[in-house]
Amino acid sequence: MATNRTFTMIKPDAVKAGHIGAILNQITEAGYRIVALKKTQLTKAGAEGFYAVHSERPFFGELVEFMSSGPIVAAILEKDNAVADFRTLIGATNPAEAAPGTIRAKFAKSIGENAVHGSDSDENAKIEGDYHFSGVEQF
Ligand code: 3AN
Repeated sequence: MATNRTFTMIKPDAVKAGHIGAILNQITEAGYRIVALKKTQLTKAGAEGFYAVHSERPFFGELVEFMSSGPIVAAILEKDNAVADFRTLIGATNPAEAAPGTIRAKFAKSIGENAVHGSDSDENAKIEGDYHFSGVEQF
């Protein structure tokens, strides 16, 4: 079941810039079905919890500040090979290195403010999706 789902967030930079519709369109055009969707804002503690795996990285403070700085859109997405194909669709972490046409190439500003999150494994997709959505919010 978890093998065909991934989790994404449209980050504060892309929400602020008005790219929610364009990014969701690119995601659904790529064949993803939206299982769960909401606009919300992470608290600082919420962002720290979500990115706990990065707590030792030098950019952790900056990441938490940024991710709690404004509204985000969180979503669970479903498709065959969801996790790996979504990483291809969004492009490299650093938008300067992201392949042309990818979501980060089109909408991201920098390595820190990089428009979208995409889970890096089936296991994390499940943890991250459940962090944002209860069972009755996933259809
Ligand atoms: P990805 O989001 O492509 O999986 P990760 O998991 O290495 O990349 O990093 C998680 C998040 O941390 C990135 N989406 C980005 O917002 C931020 N980040 C990663 N590397 C840097 C960096 N060198 N400086 C600032 N922020 C970074």
